Amino acid sequence: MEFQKTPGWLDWYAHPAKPRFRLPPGSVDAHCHVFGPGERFPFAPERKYTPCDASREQLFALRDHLGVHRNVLVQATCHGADNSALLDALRHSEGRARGVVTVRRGVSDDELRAMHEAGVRGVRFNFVKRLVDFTPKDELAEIAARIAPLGWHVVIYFEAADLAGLWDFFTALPTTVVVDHMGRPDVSKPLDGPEFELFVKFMRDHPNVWSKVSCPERLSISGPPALDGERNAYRDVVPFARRIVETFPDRVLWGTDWPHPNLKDHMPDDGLLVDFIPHFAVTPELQHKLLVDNPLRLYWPEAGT
Ligand code: 0GY
Repeated sequence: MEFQKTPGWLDWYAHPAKPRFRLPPGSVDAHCHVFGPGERFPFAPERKYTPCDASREQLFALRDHLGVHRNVLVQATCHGADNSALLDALRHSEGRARGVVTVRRGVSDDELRAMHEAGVRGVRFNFVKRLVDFTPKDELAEIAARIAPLGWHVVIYFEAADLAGLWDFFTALPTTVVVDHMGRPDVSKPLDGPEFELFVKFMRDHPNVWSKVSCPERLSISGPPALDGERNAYRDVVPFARRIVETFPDRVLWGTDWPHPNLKDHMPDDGLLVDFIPHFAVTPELQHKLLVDNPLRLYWPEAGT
Protein backbone atom coordinates (compact mmCIF):
# COMPACT_ATOMS: atom_id res chain seq x y z
CA MET A 1 0.00 0.00 0.00
CA GLU A 2 1.21 3.52 -0.80
CA PHE A 3 1.37 5.92 2.12
CA GLN A 4 2.00 9.67 2.02
CA LYS A 5 4.01 11.04 4.91
CA THR A 6 2.38 13.70 7.06
CA PRO A 7 3.25 17.10 5.55
CA GLY A 8 6.35 18.64 7.14
CA TRP A 9 7.54 15.28 8.49
CA LEU A 10 11.31 15.09 8.96
CA ASP A 11 13.05 11.83 8.09
CA TRP A 12 15.59 10.24 10.40
CA TYR A 13 19.31 10.88 9.88
CA ALA A 14 20.64 8.54 7.22
CA HIS A 15 24.27 9.09 8.26
CA PRO A 16 24.47 9.80 11.97
CA ALA A 17 27.82 10.74 13.50
CA LYS A 18 29.93 8.08 15.15
CA PRO A 19 29.51 8.83 18.87
CA ARG A 20 32.55 10.03 20.77
CA PHE A 21 31.11 8.67 23.99
CA ARG A 22 31.86 4.93 24.07
CA LEU A 23 28.77 3.15 25.33
CA PRO A 24 29.55 0.54 27.98
CA PRO A 25 29.51 -3.01 26.54
CA GLY A 26 26.01 -4.47 26.63
CA SER A 27 24.23 -1.09 26.40
CA VAL A 28 20.51 -1.09 25.65
CA ASP A 29 18.56 1.41 23.58
CA ALA A 30 15.34 1.02 25.56
CA HIS A 31 13.08 3.23 23.45
CA CYS A 32 12.94 2.92 19.68
CA HIS A 33 10.40 2.02 17.02
CA VAL A 34 10.01 0.39 13.64
CA PHE A 35 7.66 1.97 11.11
CA GLY A 36 6.42 -0.44 8.47
CA PRO A 37 7.70 -0.58 5.83
CA GLY A 38 4.16 0.47 4.97
CA GLU A 39 3.98 -1.83 1.97
CA ARG A 40 4.53 -4.87 4.17
CA PHE A 41 3.12 -3.65 7.48
CA PRO A 42 0.41 -1.09 6.67
CA PHE A 43 -0.11 1.79 9.07
CA ALA A 44 -3.29 1.74 11.17
CA PRO A 45 -6.44 3.40 9.78
CA GLU A 46 -6.96 5.23 13.10
CA ARG A 47 -3.42 6.75 13.13
CA LYS A 48 -2.92 10.47 13.75
CA TYR A 49 0.18 10.72 11.55
CA THR A 50 1.81 8.84 8.69
CA PRO A 51 5.54 8.33 9.18
CA CYS A 52 8.33 7.55 6.78
CA ASP A 53 9.39 3.91 6.67
CA ALA A 54 11.94 2.76 9.23
CA SER A 55 12.61 -0.96 8.93
CA ARG A 56 14.11 -3.46 11.31
CA GLU A 57 17.20 -3.75 9.11
CA GLN A 58 17.71 0.00 9.39
CA LEU A 59 17.21 -0.11 13.15
CA PHE A 60 19.72 -2.92 13.55
CA ALA A 61 22.22 -1.02 11.38
CA LEU A 62 21.86 2.01 13.66
CA ARG A 63 22.28 -0.23 16.72
CA ASP A 64 25.59 -1.49 15.40
CA HIS A 65 26.75 1.96 14.31
CA LEU A 66 26.11 3.50 17.73
CA GLY A 67 27.67 0.64 19.69
CA VAL A 68 24.37 -0.42 21.24
CA HIS A 69 24.02 -4.12 22.00
CA ARG A 70 20.28 -4.56 22.52
CA ASN A 71 17.04 -2.73 21.68
CA VAL A 72 13.64 -2.36 23.28
CA LEU A 73 11.05 -1.69 20.60
CA VAL A 74 8.00 0.26 21.64
CA GLN A 75 4.77 0.10 19.67
CA ALA A 76 4.14 3.46 18.02
CA THR A 77 0.62 4.78 17.62
CA CYS A 78 0.84 4.86 13.81
CA HIS A 79 0.56 1.05 13.94
CA GLY A 80 -2.36 1.09 16.40
CA ALA A 81 -2.79 -2.30 18.05
CA ASP A 82 -1.34 -4.19 15.09
CA ASN A 83 2.04 -5.21 16.46
CA SER A 84 3.13 -7.21 13.39
CA ALA A 85 6.06 -5.00 12.39
CA LEU A 86 7.38 -4.95 15.96
CA LEU A 87 6.98 -8.73 16.40
CA ASP A 88 8.67 -9.36 13.07
CA ALA A 89 11.62 -7.25 14.23
CA LEU A 90 11.83 -9.10 17.55
CA ARG A 91 11.80 -12.44 15.76
CA HIS A 92 14.70 -11.35 13.56
CA SER A 93 16.79 -9.89 16.38
CA GLU A 94 18.47 -13.10 17.55
CA GLY A 95 17.32 -12.37 21.08
CA ARG A 96 18.76 -8.86 21.06
CA ALA A 97 15.42 -7.07 21.09
CA ARG A 98 12.47 -7.02 23.46
CA GLY A 99 9.14 -5.33 22.83
CA VAL A 100 6.38 -3.26 24.39
CA VAL A 101 3.08 -3.64 22.55
CA THR A 102 -0.33 -2.05 22.34
CA VAL A 103 -3.24 -4.41 22.85
CA ARG A 104 -6.99 -4.06 23.07
CA ARG A 105 -9.36 -5.69 25.48
CA GLY A 106 -10.15 -8.55 23.05
CA VAL A 107 -6.59 -9.89 22.94
CA SER A 108 -6.53 -13.65 23.61
CA ASP A 109 -4.33 -15.55 26.04
CA ASP A 110 -2.79 -17.38 23.09
CA GLU A 111 -1.87 -14.07 21.44
CA LEU A 112 -0.29 -12.81 24.67
CA ARG A 113 1.68 -16.04 25.03
CA ALA A 114 2.93 -15.83 21.43
CA MET A 115 4.01 -12.23 22.02
CA HIS A 116 5.84 -13.24 25.18
CA GLU A 117 7.60 -15.98 23.24
CA ALA A 118 8.71 -13.38 20.66
CA GLY A 119 10.19 -11.18 23.41
CA VAL A 120 7.39 -8.85 24.48
CA ARG A 121 7.64 -7.74 28.09
CA GLY A 122 5.20 -4.86 28.38
CA VAL A 123 2.18 -2.94 27.13
CA ARG A 124 2.03 0.77 26.42
CA PHE A 125 -0.79 3.06 27.52
CA ASN A 126 -0.67 6.36 25.67
CA PHE A 127 -2.43 9.45 27.02
CA VAL A 128 -0.97 12.06 24.67
CA LYS A 129 -4.09 13.49 23.06
CA ARG A 130 -2.49 14.45 19.75
CA LEU A 131 -1.48 10.78 19.28
CA VAL A 132 -4.46 8.68 20.30
CA ASP A 133 -8.18 8.63 20.94
CA PHE A 134 -9.33 8.09 24.49
CA THR A 135 -9.38 4.50 25.80
CA PRO A 136 -11.62 3.93 28.84
CA LYS A 137 -9.65 3.39 32.05
CA ASP A 138 -11.54 0.21 32.88
CA GLU A 139 -10.30 -1.31 29.62
CA LEU A 140 -6.71 -0.36 30.46
CA ALA A 141 -7.06 -1.66 34.03
CA GLU A 142 -8.36 -4.95 32.63
CA ILE A 143 -5.38 -5.21 30.28
CA ALA A 144 -2.96 -4.44 33.12
CA ALA A 145 -4.51 -7.23 35.20
CA ARG A 146 -4.17 -9.64 32.25
CA ILE A 147 -0.49 -8.92 31.61
CA ALA A 148 0.66 -8.73 35.23
CA PRO A 149 0.84 -12.54 35.67
CA LEU A 150 3.17 -12.72 32.65
CA GLY A 151 5.66 -10.55 34.53
CA TRP A 152 5.15 -7.73 32.02
CA HIS A 153 5.11 -4.03 32.90
CA VAL A 154 3.14 -1.00 31.73
CA VAL A 155 4.76 1.87 29.83
CA ILE A 156 2.89 5.16 30.13
CA TYR A 157 3.19 8.22 27.94
CA PHE A 158 1.58 11.49 29.02
CA GLU A 159 2.13 15.24 29.17
CA ALA A 160 3.37 16.69 32.48
CA ALA A 161 0.24 18.80 32.90
CA ASP A 162 -1.90 15.64 32.89
CA LEU A 163 -0.06 13.75 35.65
CA ALA A 164 -2.26 15.02 38.50
CA GLY A 165 -5.44 13.91 36.72
CA LEU A 166 -4.01 10.48 35.92
CA TRP A 167 -2.40 9.97 39.35
CA ASP A 168 -5.00 7.63 40.84
CA PHE A 169 -5.05 5.42 37.79
CA PHE A 170 -1.25 5.25 37.54
CA THR A 171 -0.69 4.58 41.22
CA ALA A 172 -3.20 1.71 41.18
CA LEU A 173 -1.41 -0.19 38.39
CA PRO A 174 -0.36 -3.64 39.63
CA THR A 175 2.94 -3.87 37.74
CA THR A 176 6.20 -2.04 37.27
CA VAL A 177 5.36 1.23 35.51
CA VAL A 178 7.80 2.88 33.10
CA VAL A 179 7.29 6.54 32.16
CA ASP A 180 8.28 7.74 28.71
CA HIS A 181 10.57 10.78 28.47
CA MET A 182 10.44 11.80 32.16
CA GLY A 183 6.75 12.58 31.85
CA ARG A 184 7.52 15.32 29.31
CA PRO A 185 8.50 18.15 31.66
CA ASP A 186 8.15 21.73 30.51
CA VAL A 187 11.85 22.59 30.84
CA SER A 188 11.13 26.32 30.75
CA LYS A 189 9.60 25.90 34.22
CA PRO A 190 11.76 25.71 37.35
CA LEU A 191 13.40 22.40 38.20
CA ASP A 192 11.97 22.65 41.72
CA GLY A 193 8.58 23.99 40.60
CA PRO A 194 5.33 22.17 41.41
CA GLU A 195 5.02 20.38 38.08
CA PHE A 196 8.35 18.57 38.11
CA GLU A 197 8.16 18.09 41.88
CA LEU A 198 4.97 16.12 41.31
CA PHE A 199 6.81 13.85 38.92
CA VAL A 200 9.66 13.37 41.40
CA LYS A 201 7.10 12.58 44.09
CA PHE A 202 5.45 10.08 41.75
CA MET A 203 8.75 8.20 41.51
CA ARG A 204 9.79 8.72 45.13
CA ASP A 205 6.53 7.48 46.66
CA HIS A 206 6.12 4.57 44.24
CA PRO A 207 9.14 2.29 43.99
CA ASN A 208 7.52 0.44 41.09
CA VAL A 209 7.78 3.57 38.89
CA TRP A 210 10.72 3.91 36.49
CA SER A 211 11.54 6.64 33.99
CA LYS A 212 13.11 6.80 30.57
CA VAL A 213 15.57 9.65 30.47
CA SER A 214 15.10 10.18 26.79
CA CYS A 215 14.04 12.62 24.09
CA PRO A 216 15.99 15.77 24.98
CA GLU A 217 15.27 16.85 21.41
CA ARG A 218 11.52 16.76 22.11
CA LEU A 219 11.75 18.57 25.43
CA SER A 220 14.40 21.16 24.71
CA ILE A 221 13.57 24.75 23.96
CA SER A 222 17.21 25.86 23.71
CA GLY A 223 17.60 23.23 21.00
CA PRO A 224 20.33 21.26 19.27
CA PRO A 225 23.98 22.26 18.85
CA ALA A 226 24.21 25.74 17.45
CA LEU A 227 27.06 28.17 17.09
CA ASP A 228 28.20 27.49 20.63
CA GLY A 229 28.83 23.85 19.77
CA GLU A 230 27.52 20.43 20.65
CA ARG A 231 28.60 20.66 24.30
CA ASN A 232 25.60 22.90 24.73
CA ALA A 233 23.09 20.72 22.93
CA TYR A 234 19.76 20.49 24.73
CA ARG A 235 21.33 22.20 27.75
CA ASP A 236 17.97 23.15 29.25
CA VAL A 237 17.08 19.46 29.60
CA VAL A 238 20.27 18.56 31.51
CA PRO A 239 19.16 19.60 35.04
CA PHE A 240 15.89 17.68 34.72
CA ALA A 241 17.59 14.54 33.42
CA ARG A 242 20.40 14.76 36.00
CA ARG A 243 17.94 15.09 38.82
CA ILE A 244 16.07 11.93 37.81
CA VAL A 245 19.23 9.91 37.15
CA GLU A 246 20.88 10.95 40.42
CA THR A 247 17.76 10.56 42.57
CA PHE A 248 16.63 7.23 41.12
CA PRO A 249 19.77 5.65 39.65
CA ASP A 250 18.32 2.13 39.74
CA ARG A 251 15.06 2.98 37.96
CA VAL A 252 16.14 4.86 34.86
CA LEU A 253 16.46 3.78 31.23
CA TRP A 254 17.82 5.48 28.14
CA GLY A 255 16.67 5.32 24.53
CA THR A 256 17.20 7.06 21.21
CA ASP A 257 13.52 7.25 20.19
CA TRP A 258 14.68 6.47 16.66
CA PRO A 259 13.19 7.13 14.09
CA HIS A 260 11.88 10.14 16.02
CA PRO A 261 8.22 10.50 15.02
CA ASN A 262 6.51 13.85 14.64
CA LEU A 263 9.50 16.16 14.58
CA LYS A 264 9.00 19.02 12.18
CA ASP A 265 11.68 21.58 12.94
CA HIS A 266 14.71 19.60 14.05
CA MET A 267 15.82 16.01 13.62
CA PRO A 268 18.49 14.87 16.09
CA ASP A 269 21.66 13.16 14.98
CA ASP A 270 21.54 9.83 16.83
CA GLY A 271 25.31 9.91 17.32
CA LEU A 272 25.00 13.21 19.17
CA LEU A 273 22.18 11.80 21.29
CA VAL A 274 24.66 9.21 22.53
CA ASP A 275 27.19 11.98 23.21
CA PHE A 276 24.54 13.75 25.29
CA ILE A 277 24.41 10.87 27.83
CA PRO A 278 27.47 11.84 29.93
CA HIS A 279 26.03 15.33 30.39
CA PHE A 280 23.24 13.94 32.56
CA ALA A 281 24.68 10.60 33.72
CA VAL A 282 27.97 11.99 34.82
CA THR A 283 29.82 9.05 36.36
CA PRO A 284 30.70 5.65 34.89
CA GLU A 285 28.65 4.04 37.63
CA LEU A 286 25.50 6.01 36.78
CA GLN A 287 26.07 5.34 33.09
CA HIS A 288 26.39 1.61 33.66
CA LYS A 289 23.15 1.46 35.64
CA LEU A 290 21.27 3.54 33.06
CA LEU A 291 22.53 1.76 29.99
CA VAL A 292 23.20 -1.82 31.10
CA ASP A 293 22.14 -2.93 34.60
CA ASN A 294 18.65 -1.42 34.71
CA PRO A 295 17.44 -2.42 31.24
CA LEU A 296 18.84 -5.92 31.66
CA ARG A 297 17.06 -6.30 34.98
CA LEU A 298 13.77 -5.29 33.39
CA TYR A 299 14.02 -6.91 29.96
CA TRP A 300 16.67 -9.64 30.12
CA PRO A 301 16.79 -10.71 33.78
CA GLU A 302 18.13 -14.07 32.65
CA ALA A 303 21.23 -12.34 31.20
CA GLY A 304 22.34 -11.05 34.63
CA THR A 305 24.89 -8.28 34.94
C1 0GY B 1 7.75 8.72 20.93
C2 0GY B 1 7.05 10.00 20.84
C3 0GY B 1 5.97 10.31 20.07
C4 0GY B 1 5.17 9.39 19.34
C5 0GY B 1 4.79 8.18 19.75
O1 0GY B 1 3.64 6.20 19.55
C6 0GY B 1 3.86 7.28 19.05
O2 0GY B 1 3.31 7.67 18.02
O3 0GY B 1 5.23 7.68 20.88
C7 0GY B 1 5.56 11.72 20.02
O4 0GY B 1 5.01 12.14 19.00
O5 0GY B 1 5.81 12.45 21.00
O6 0GY B 1 8.11 8.30 22.02
O7 0GY B 1 7.98 8.10 19.90
